[in-house]
Amino acid sequence: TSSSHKHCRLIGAPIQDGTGRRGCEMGPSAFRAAGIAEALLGLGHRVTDLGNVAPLTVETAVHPNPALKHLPQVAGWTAALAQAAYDASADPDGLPVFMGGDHSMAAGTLTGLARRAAESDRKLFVLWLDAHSDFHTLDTTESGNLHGVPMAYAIGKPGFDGYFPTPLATVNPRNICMMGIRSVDPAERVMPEDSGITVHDMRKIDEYGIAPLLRAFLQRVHKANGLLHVSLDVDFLEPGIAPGVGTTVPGGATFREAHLIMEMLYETGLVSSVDLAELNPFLDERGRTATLLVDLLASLMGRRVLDYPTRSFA
Ligand code: 5AB
Ligand code: MN
Ligand code: MN
Ligand code: MN
Repeated sequence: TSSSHKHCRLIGAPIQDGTGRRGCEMGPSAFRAAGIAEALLGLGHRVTDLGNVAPLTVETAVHPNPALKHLPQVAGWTAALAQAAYDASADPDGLPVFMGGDHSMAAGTLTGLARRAAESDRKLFVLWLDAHSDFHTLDTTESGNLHGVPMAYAIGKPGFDGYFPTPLATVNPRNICMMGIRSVDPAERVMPEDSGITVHDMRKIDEYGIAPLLRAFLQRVHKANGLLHVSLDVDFLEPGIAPGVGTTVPGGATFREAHLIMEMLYETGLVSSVDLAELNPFLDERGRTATLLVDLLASLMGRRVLDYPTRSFA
């Protein structure tokens, strides 16, 4: 083993209360069945499966938006996952992998990791790979599906107080880069850019390609000696290659675009934690989406066809 080998901690987050379709609670099981631990072990990493997180029971006020679904449940998951993410990120040579679970899981993981980063005097950067910006507040969401709010919560937008747990730390929006965006509701539309988040929608990716856009962000992470969390929503991918998700949007990242991101991330050695969100095994076809996600994680953790020198930012 060399220093590029990590202690990977697998943490199941079987939450589906944040989405309108049932099935995401089977996500962690599907990742295990698809061989997530074996893939990492095969690359020389150490792997500990910490099992699944259980939600806490939290008291939440009744919110005036009648559309909101499962608010107390999602608040309870957020509290539990924030603690789990904080705990699992204590080891600087470790790599927690949070296996969702719908994307409301990121309300917990992002704030728990932000707390860890703040206590370690490091900056937390987030690469958000998603068709959606998930930038609704509790007041603006019309679907009421809370997997549409985690980004707004994690940067500390107002309106969550008394309904979601008060975050012990938040993510600086200037340290967030979104890629793959192609479905943003009117109420979410201008807000991500206004808050300082870098947004590379599919339009930009089509014009410039993944590599220069990602490289510029990774250079910033490197210069800041930052921690880098990757939050991968299955619907980032083109639906044809990843059918196992409830919120497909045409025009997503291709197989090679997604792998290129993972390969570039590995070469920089900057990634410190990962969310795998929104896999819905009930909608999948013979496990192919779960398998693709495991293969993408393997690329992120060093699997390649030919060896390339590790990228240097010096
Ligand atoms: B996902 C939508 N904006 O609020 C809403 O999959 C979709 O975690 C949210 O990115 C999608 O319901 C949330 C229409
Ligand atoms: Mn999402
Ligand atoms: Mn999405
Ligand atoms: Mn989704």
